[in-house]
Amino acid sequence: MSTATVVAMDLQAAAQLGDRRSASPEQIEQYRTAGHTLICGVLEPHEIDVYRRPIAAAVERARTVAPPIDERSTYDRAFLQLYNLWQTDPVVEQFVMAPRLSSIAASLLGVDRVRIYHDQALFKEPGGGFTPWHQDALYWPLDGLRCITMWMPLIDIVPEMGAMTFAEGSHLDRCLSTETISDESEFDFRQLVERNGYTLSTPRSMHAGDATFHSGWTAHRAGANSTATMRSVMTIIWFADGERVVAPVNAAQERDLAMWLPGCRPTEAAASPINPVLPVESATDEHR
Ligand SMILES: O=C(O)CCC(=O)C(=O)O
Repeated sequence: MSTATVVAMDLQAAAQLGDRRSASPEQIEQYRTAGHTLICGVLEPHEIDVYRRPIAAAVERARTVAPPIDERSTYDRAFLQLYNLWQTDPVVEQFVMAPRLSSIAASLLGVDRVRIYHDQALFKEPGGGFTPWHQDALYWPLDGLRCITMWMPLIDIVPEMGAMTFAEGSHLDRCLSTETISDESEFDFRQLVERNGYTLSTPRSMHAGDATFHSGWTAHRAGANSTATMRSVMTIIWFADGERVVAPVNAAQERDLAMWLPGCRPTEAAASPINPVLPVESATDEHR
């Protein structure tokens, strides 16, 4: 076997992300009170190197031809948004199903296990617009406080590429506006942030493999990308295992129910075949 092959195999093995981790007590406390937390070095540089290209290639395969940025809506200017790439590529699947990532998410939610809701790549193009203020849980037929999103840059990013801003503690006030991501939600939330006196928090520059985790009701936005580099970010959304479907209250939740919890009905367990439970039980768990 050539040295290059051995190195490649080692890299792949090193990047299984099969270990389990917990967020620190400080990070768990920040997540609970502020609705978000930043965890540095979730993936080491050599680990994120394994996943960057397969995720970007899956995005390239899945994206459709879009009009020039200045001819798009505010929403479509914000990012290329490609869902459930785990179903299209085994390496991306390994990333999305990684015990390391799901165990961190579970520790922040304060539960033993989570289920995948869906993944989404959010690639903000050079010259891409801002992501308007919104709350994710407005789209979800689930209890938003039991849902969590990981937002991980695949490259080192500076704020000018479109950093996230979170309204601290806004998750505790649950649904603040019925406006989905748009100029209207941006307008609504700007007033709400002012009126409710939320402190705004923008994580500093992030390295590839660092990640923020935010709660389903945490209000957030992201800036425009004024650089010449694509802001490549991968996100994963999980919910606590055992959750039941909440009856949709808007068209977005109806759509999400059909897409991400196929076959599940209100009050039933949120547990379709595309919502595997994670981290998977190991022999050690069974005998604990
Ligand atoms: O990446 C962005 O611009 C926005 C991300 C976002 O809204 C989310 O992950 O919930």
